[in-house]
Amino acid sequence: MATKIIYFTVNGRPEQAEFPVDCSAQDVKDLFRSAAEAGPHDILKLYNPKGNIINISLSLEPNSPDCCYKLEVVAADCNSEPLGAELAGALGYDLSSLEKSSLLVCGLRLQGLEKNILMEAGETPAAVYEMKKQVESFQEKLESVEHLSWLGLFKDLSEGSHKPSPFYHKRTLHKTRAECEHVREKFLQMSSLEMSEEVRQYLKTPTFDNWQWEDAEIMVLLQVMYTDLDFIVSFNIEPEVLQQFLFEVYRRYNNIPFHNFKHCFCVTQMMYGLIWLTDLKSKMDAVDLLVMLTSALCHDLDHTGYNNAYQINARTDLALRYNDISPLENHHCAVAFEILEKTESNIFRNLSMDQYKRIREGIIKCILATDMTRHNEVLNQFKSILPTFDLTNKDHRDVLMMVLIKVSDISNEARPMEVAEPWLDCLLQEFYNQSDKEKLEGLPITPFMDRDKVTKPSSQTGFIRFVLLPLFIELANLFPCLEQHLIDPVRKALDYYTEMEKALEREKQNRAQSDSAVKSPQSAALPEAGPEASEPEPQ
Ligand code: BYE
Ligand code: ZN
Repeated sequence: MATKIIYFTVNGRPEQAEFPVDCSAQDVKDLFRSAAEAGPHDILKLYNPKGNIINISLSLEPNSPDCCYKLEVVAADCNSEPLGAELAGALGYDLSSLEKSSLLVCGLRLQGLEKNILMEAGETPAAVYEMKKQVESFQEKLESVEHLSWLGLFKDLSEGSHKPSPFYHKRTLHKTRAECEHVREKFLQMSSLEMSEEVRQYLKTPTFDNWQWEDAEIMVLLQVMYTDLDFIVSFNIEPEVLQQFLFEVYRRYNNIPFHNFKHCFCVTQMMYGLIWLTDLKSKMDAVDLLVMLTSALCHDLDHTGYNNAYQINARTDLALRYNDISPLENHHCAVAFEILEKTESNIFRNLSMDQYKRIREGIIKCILATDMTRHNEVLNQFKSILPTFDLTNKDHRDVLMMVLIKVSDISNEARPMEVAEPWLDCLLQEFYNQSDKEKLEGLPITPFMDRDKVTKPSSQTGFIRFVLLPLFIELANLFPCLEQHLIDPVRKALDYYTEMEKALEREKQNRAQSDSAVKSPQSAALPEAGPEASEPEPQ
């Protein structure tokens, strides 16, 4: 598409705007308004290099950086702004008509108003409370970068991708009340809609693309999983209780790059897919299936982005509470039962004492098995029972459930490349954050998290060869159909990262050669010293 680039300064700061030649005049005005960080009632003035005021329109003459226009903002009087009506109208999804600065002013004014009324009446009136909630919600929307996309130049908002945001640091670790309420309302609105048969089937396959769905939709998909496994009927789960449970789970996944609500969904969805692919629905007790799905859903609750090694080395509250024994996994599990202790979100509230006991024992076993330091222990247990595997044997079933949650937990590479690769970026981001913190706090640096040592392909080839494939191959021994659904895509991923590693290596050698050619032409023909440092040890 043909675009026009305009160079200008605002408050002495050089900026450049790009817009398609066929966009609307309003779009151009909005773009300059954004660049100036101006409120909706502020006046913008654009000057040409001669100092004349010119119109902000589509017909702006393209210029060059050394012949800039100058943009000026004249602040409008905030007090003359109508508050309620405009705010309410804008609260839908139209973000462009309200700006952050005026919103903050609204918030402050509302706070003052609330104080006055509180002093007179003794409690917050419903209308003020409602307005406050809306202001908070909108502020949250503006602060979460997803919604700042209107600042980006002409991003197509209609495209349905919810790829990871690199701006996690801009958000609070714990979800804010406004953030939760917004998603909850959307979820409740959508949850009464019927899901198409096409989506219901797609949801049962490992090819499912999580990035196409926003959080409220993901909650509906989780609800579909509980429904289609017949849990609602078998365990007499009231729809409102399931919704409240899912909401509490959503609420207690934090805003971190990897171990977030979308990861929880992927793990649960893979577990769901495995249950259907292996036909475990007809081979296992519904209580066990309920344990498996619910464990997957809860297995990383309240993860803060720093692993057990960090918890232990930094002597965090969690490590102290759990005596350095799987502090994170113990915590995830404890939070799960905190949610289940509340009657309104206890999906097990209509179960018998005996059923509840079995479920609690099962969930604890499954979630604790996700600690990767126990990887070999669990895998070896599984290998030892495989020759005589028997689903009527409780010990065998327990080990199988632990293997299934482990497989689901680390199964990103079994998904299509476009789905899997962003997940690796998220994981490395979280790992790098941890090693940065370790450096800052003078703690031992976890080797495979060091951004100076780990690259995408080097970490992933080692991980796939030595962790993923050995585990998946054992499971496929028991369920041969998984060869095609899990192992084939993982082998493809291994080829992909092996190629990437080679390409990186070649590039490095080329760079080294051309460097030395510049420094001393004679040594340029010498081969590189030796192979690179060994692969990072996966957890
Ligand atoms: C693991 C442990 C904790 C958290 F650096 C996440 F090479 C993981 F070790 N997962 N989950 C999926 C993974 C993956 N670790 C790795 N690759 C994955 O696909 C390897 C790591 C990037 C590193 Cl195992
Ligand atoms: Zn996990």
